Amino acid sequence: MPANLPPQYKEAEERFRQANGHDEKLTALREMMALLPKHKGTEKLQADLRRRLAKLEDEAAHGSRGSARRFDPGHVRREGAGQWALIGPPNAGKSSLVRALTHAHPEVAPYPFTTRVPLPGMVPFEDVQVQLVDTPAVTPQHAEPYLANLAHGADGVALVLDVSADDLEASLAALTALLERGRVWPASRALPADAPPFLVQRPVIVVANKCDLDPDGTFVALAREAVGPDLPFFAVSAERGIGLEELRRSVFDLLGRIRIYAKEPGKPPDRERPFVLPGGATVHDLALQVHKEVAESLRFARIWGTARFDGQQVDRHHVLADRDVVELHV
Ligand SMILES: Nc1nc2c(ncn2[C@@H]2O[C@H](COP(=O)(O)OP(=O)(O)OP(=O)(O)O)[C@@H](O)[C@H]2O)c(=O)[nH]1
Ligand SMILES: [Mg+2]
Repeated sequence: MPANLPPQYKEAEERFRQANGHDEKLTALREMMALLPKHKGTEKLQADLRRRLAKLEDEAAHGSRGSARRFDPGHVRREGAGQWALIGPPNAGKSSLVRALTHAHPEVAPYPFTTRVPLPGMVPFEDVQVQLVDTPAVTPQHAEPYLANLAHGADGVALVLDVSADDLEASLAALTALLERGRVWPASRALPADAPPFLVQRPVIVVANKCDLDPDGTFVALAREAVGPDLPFFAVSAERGIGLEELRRSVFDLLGRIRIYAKEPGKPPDRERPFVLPGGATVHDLALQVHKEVAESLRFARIWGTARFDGQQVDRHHVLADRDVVELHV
């Protein structure tokens, strides 16, 4: 066992040990794979993990021990404040972005189709974490069939492009087609009256990577024009760390979540682990997350933050705001 494995890896390994059932094992193993630093000293372990991953995926695809349960490689267990699927053409820098923004260590290489299975990583932002899922490349000729599902199930989709690539428009068309198959409609785009049914409206952003290769901004300007004005556009360099802090904030902000610090009467709030709720959530929604019984027996709450005055008494229908401190009285 090589020394100096990051604590996040050891935590994932512990989750693997304690995993119940196939999907949990597979999720934990994928996380281990993502979190394992890739260098000479871990080559044996990488090979070992790859073998175990292949075996589990094979069992999942063909059903182990006679079980007919189908495995969906497009399902990655959601963790943290929300999940973004990163999709894009080969070599755009999807894995590099996950590496730069999270503790995960997906393989990065100067040749296409390096990433073969979806791998999650967690982006720390202030006191919460947002999940990014690295995925295999999409080309006009091919996309893993499960990617449309993955995009559909995610809370947001980031289209990752290489600004220096000369086939950017064809890549963008392939990604747009994938969103259509996944029935994902960008939240920032007006929904036409004749929109197809069963669409999910989700934040969709464009991450124009490798802007370090474009010192005078020509490629970035062309990419922006090809994308159009209605998708949030971030020019970044995963390799040089340009634009990443704005992106980190935006992947949280665009999810529209709020953080609430709950407190018991007479005690200080738990500032370490906020409850994360959808925007527009009420005191009742918070109480439900704390415990069903708390929601049932809730009499009133006191609010610090957006309240008219500190400790203002409100009822269960009161709409909360990001970073409110809430004292629940049962
Ligand atoms: N100059 C420059 N190169 C980058 C940047 N980001 C990634 N690269 C390089 O681009 C190549 C591909 O990066 P990856 O992160 O493996 O790309 P990917 O999109 O995950 O590729 P696939 O897994 O094959 O789909 C590697 O050689 C990276 O070092 C960047 O911001 N600037
Ligand atoms: Mg990759």
